[in-house]
Amino acid sequence: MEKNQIVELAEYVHYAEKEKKEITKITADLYPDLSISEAYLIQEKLIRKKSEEGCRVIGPKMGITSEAKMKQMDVDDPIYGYVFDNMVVDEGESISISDYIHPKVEPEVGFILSRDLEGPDTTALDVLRATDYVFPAIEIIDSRYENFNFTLPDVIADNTSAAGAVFGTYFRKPQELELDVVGVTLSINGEIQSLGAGAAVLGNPANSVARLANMLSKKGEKVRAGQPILTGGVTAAVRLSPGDYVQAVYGGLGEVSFFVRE
Ligand code: OOG
Ligand code: MG
Repeated sequence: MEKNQIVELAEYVHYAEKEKKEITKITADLYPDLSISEAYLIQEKLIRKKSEEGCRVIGPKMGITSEAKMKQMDVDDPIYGYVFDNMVVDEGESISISDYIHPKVEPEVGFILSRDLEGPDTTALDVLRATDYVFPAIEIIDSRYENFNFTLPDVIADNTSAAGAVFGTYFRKPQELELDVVGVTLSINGEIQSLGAGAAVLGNPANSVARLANMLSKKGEKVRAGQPILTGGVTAAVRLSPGDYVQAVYGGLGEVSFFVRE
């Protein structure tokens, strides 16, 4: 793939995000043979463009780490992307649906490390030893592609649909919990829409952080201490509508909520 094509495709996705207009996936006809490594180059370019515009990366996110998400999106390999400062929604606050294309939410387990982790051989045990805190979170995803329809390279190029993050303020040491059996319910206006347990995320959300460190090591990067890390949706994602009160409740790990307005 030529360098100018990478730039053009990054601009294509960036435009959709800025204008909140859905676009046809890259692999439909623009570039059917897009590979995973090319898709990460487009993502890097997109991240650089956003940074040049003054947005700041606050942390990495993993995606497609649970069976529920693999089935829902019909893709089957974990991927990573980045959450930016302007995507953060304060717990208990509201978002305007008009700031998104077709947003969905998914409950996730967040991590904050006390020291950097570098792959390629990081294990879940390394992660748990290096973890300062785990916390509850809700990710807002908003694929820039029509009907959330994409292949794995498409969604990587689109920064893994990252659009918002609500970080809970309930912090626990991972040793205080058995993360794999922490249950999670996701409710909208008091009705449970989806549920699961930490084990849905690659057996244990700590495995997701290890996987992230190992994937990042391929480009000489590491998972950094102090950054909030999203480990991937525990359950399938749920579409949002104006008037929704969204709440994720975790066994032993508190809860996190926000509102959706017009
Ligand atoms: C891709 C983003 C996946 C997760 O937690 O699995 C993701 C999508 O479903 O649009 O963030
Ligand atoms: Mg997610």
